[in-house]
Amino acid sequence: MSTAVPVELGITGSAASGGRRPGGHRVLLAEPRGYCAGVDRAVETVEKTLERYGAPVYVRKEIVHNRHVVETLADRGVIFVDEADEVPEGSVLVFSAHGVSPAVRDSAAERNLHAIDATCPLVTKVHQEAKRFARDDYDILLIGHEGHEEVEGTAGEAPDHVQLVDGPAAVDSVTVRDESKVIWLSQTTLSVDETMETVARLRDRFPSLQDPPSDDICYATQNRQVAVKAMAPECDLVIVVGSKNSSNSVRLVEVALAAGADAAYLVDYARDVDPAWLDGVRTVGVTSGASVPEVLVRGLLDWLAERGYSDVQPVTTANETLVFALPRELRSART
Ligand code: 0JX
Ligand code: SF4
Repeated sequence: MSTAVPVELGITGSAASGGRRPGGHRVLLAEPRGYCAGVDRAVETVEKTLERYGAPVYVRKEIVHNRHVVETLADRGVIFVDEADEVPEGSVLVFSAHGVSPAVRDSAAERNLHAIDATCPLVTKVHQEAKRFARDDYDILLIGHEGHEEVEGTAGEAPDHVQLVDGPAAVDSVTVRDESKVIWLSQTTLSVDETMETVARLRDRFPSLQDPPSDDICYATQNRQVAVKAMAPECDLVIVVGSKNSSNSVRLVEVALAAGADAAYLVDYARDVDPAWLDGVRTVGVTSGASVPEVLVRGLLDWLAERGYSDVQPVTTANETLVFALPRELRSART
């Protein structure tokens, strides 16, 4: 979608302030994008653990869902495993940003592993909610994607009370014991709009449905979706940097399309972009998921500049300043 006049996005630092050249190619760069506070903490936790204990350091699952991050850490001596029972007795095992169930903690303790927990504090918050409402004997409807590590960890806090609701289409099959004691919680990295649709359908069925005490979809997920929504209507193409197993990154592609981008794709690296995607494209939107290092976005911007898209205009919808402290035993090591 192309227009010949400057575009008013109505937001600070938007395309309107960039003075784009009529007829020229341009890039709209979403801000915020990339690393959130939980990912920054998780990656630094692994790096500091390597420094303190030396290789090999074991990590259960991918520390965050990003191919580049995982491969870089593997090169430095991290061994990624699926479960604690694959780790030699007495080794150091880091739990990923997505959190673990009590059963996983027990399994690590049984093997005498030195566990270091890189679970994002905002995921831990959802675990606490699940425990609290299970204690009060609620039926907990956990909105999230089946098989995702985060929902497995959260559901594992209270398996007898939690039912997974994987999107609006799954609402009809939900059954509860007592309609007056039902609460919904969610995975932190969902589409805000789709989740609200799921909640509306749940509430049609269960009018007394309670909301979480505070938003479970985290600030970073929400902020990245808001920024993409702001730029997408101006974009002929949106490129999201992120890995295929990254829920929040995949959601950004969906949000871009729903908000009016003519096309949107997910790539791990600039080299994954098909040059044919640029045919007839004047405005390219660029963003990245919460697990994506900025160096990969820089690589994409360089790739685009080589093809005539060197006019980069930020689309800023929020400023993020949140930082989480490292796990206690590594705190003195933070740089
Ligand atoms: O697949 P997700 O979006 O949940 O994870 P990813 O890509 O590793 O993002 C950062 C970690 C998020 C945890 O909530
Ligand atoms: Fe934490 Fe949100 Fe980042 Fe997940 S996406 S690690 S919940 S800040």
